[in-house]
Amino acid sequence: MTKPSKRLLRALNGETLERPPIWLMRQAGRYLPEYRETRSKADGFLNLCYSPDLAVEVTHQPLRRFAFDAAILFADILLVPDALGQGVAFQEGEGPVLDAITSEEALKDLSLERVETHLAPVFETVAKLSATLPKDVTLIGFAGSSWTVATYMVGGRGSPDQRAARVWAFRDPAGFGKLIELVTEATVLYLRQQIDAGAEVIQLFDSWAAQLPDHEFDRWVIAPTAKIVAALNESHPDVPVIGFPRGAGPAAERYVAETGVSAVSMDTGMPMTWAREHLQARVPVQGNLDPLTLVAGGPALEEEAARILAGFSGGPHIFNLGHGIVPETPPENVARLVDIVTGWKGA
Ligand code: 1CP
Repeated sequence: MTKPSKRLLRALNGETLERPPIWLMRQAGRYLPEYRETRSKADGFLNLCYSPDLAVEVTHQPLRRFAFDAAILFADILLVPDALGQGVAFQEGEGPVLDAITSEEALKDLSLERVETHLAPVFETVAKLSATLPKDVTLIGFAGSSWTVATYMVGGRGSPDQRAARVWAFRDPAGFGKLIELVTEATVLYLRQQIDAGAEVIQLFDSWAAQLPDHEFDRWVIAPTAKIVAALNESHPDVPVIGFPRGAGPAAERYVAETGVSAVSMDTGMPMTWAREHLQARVPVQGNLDPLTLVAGGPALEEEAARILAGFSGGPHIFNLGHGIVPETPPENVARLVDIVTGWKGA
C-alpha cells in the first residue's frame, strides 16, 4: 500500500507524528446549537439518522467550527437492532427504548435479510460525506460491538450494570450466543457496506465492556470482535479498525492481542504508564481526555490536554476523549482544545 497522507491514517499506520490527529467521540451532537436546530427539523432521532441530507449536515457541523482531522458518520449503534426487526424508539431526553428480547425463542422475529436494505440510507450518507468532506479529513464509519449492542437488545434500554444481558449470558450461554452471532453477522454486513460507500476507518464501540469476569469478557467481547475484525480484514485489508473496549482495564491488553484491532481507544480511567507499556508498544492508542475537563475548561483543560499530549508523544497516538462529549459542554472549550492540540510543538 502507498503511504497514507491524511494525519489520522498516518497515525493508524503506526507513525509517531509531531502532533497527533484529533477528533472527538460525539463531536456532532447536542452541545452544538446547530445540531439541536437540525434535529428539531427531523421527525425524531431515528429519522435524523435515516435522512441522508440531514445526517450529512450534522456530520459536517463540527468541522465548520473546529479543525478536526476526522469526521465520524452520524448514525447510532442501535440502527443494527432496528434493521434486524427489533422495535427501537428514541424518546426526547430519555434515550433509547427497545422491545426487550430475553429468550432464544424471541430471536425468530429478527432477520438478517432486511439489514442491508433497511440501512441503505446510511450508506447513502457515507457516500455523500465521502464526496463532500475536505480532502485532509478522514471519514470514520462505526458500529457497536456485539456485546454492547446485545446489552440494549436484551435490557430494552441503557442500564448502569447491563444486568439483563449478563443474567441471560450466565443462565443460557447457548441461547445468548445465538443472539451474539446474529448481531455479529449483521454488523459485518453493515460495516462492509459502509466501507464500500467510502468509510476509510472503522471504530467498534464496546461501551459496556466493563463488569465481565475474564472468561465472559473473552467469550462475549473478544471473540465476536475478533470475528468482525477478521471478516473486515478479509474483505477490506487496508481499512484500519479502532476498538473501544470501555472499562476493560488490564483486559485491554488481551483484547488488543486477540481481536486483531489496528488501534485501541482508551477510556479516561486507563492509567497512562500502564497503557504506554502494554498497549502503545503494540498498536496506536487513542484517547483519553476526561470529557468533563471540556465542561470545566480553564486550567484543568490546559493541564490535562498537555499531560496527555506529552504522555503519549513517544509512539503513535490519536488525541480523543475517554468517552463522548456531554451535552452541557461549551463549544468554546472544544475550540480551545483543538487549538492546544493542533498548536502542540512536542514535549
Ligand atoms: O437526543 C439526541 O439528539 C440524541 C443523542 C444521540 C446522538 C447525538 C444519540 C442517542 N446517538 C447519537 C449519535 C451517535 N451515537 C454517534 C455519532 C455522532 C458522533 O459521535 O459525532 C455515535 C458514534 C454514537 C454511538 C453510540 N450510541 C454509543 C457508543 C458510544 C458511547 O457513547 O458509549 C452508544 C452506547 C449509543 C446508544 C445511545 N444512542 C443515543 C443515546 C443517548 C445512547 C446511550 C443510551 C444509554 O445507554 O443511556
